[in-house]
Amino acid sequence: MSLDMDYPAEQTIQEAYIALGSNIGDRAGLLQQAIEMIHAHEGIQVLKVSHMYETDPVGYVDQPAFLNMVISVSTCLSPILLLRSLLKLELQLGRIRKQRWGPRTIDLDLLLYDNVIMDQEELMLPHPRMMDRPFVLVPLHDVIADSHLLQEQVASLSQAALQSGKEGITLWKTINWHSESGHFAS
Ligand code: X6L
Ligand code: MG
Ligand code: MG
Repeated sequence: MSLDMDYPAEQTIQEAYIALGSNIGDRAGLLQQAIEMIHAHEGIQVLKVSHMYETDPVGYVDQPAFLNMVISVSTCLSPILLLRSLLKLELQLGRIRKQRWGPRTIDLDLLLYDNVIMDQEELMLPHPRMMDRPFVLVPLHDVIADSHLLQEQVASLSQAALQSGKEGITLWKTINWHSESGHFAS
């Protein structure tokens, strides 16, 4: 076995949650392509896929509307190696980082990795701003495990965001993911 840290020493399988966003080009196609590519990675299996939501841009508001989703995955990769795999996929899908908070073909953010808490320069877990972003909370609520520590908080915050009617988030497309075939259905 190799001694570099491509996989955690214990080779355990962990559950992780990934947020996806796109606001340039074929947004829906890019999200679906990203999910297929994540699932095609030998160290990652896509478990659940949220619905697709159209969301008003936040942070920098003068840009096109986003489509956002969240997926759950199982992985044998460590948190850092999972993150690096996602950044590599962003580049393969044409992500160019020009302007902070600016438009992007694809954005892949690691939200949660098991119950890991870490605060490193490269990666903070849980994602430090996930609980105040409705475009993350609403799709996360679709897929988060009932048993997860944050399930109840995600449920109530996402419900509050939707009921306020001010959050600029609407259901865009319902998704059915079949991990056996690695394909989408409507
Ligand atoms: C004050 C200052 C309040 C900054 C909010 C919020 C900054 C979110 C950045 C903020 C602030 C972000 C997406 C997006 C971005 C996305 C939608 C970010 C980073 N990504 N808007 N804006 N969906 N709807 O995926 O999330 S840029
Ligand atoms: Mg993001
Ligand atoms: Mg990002």
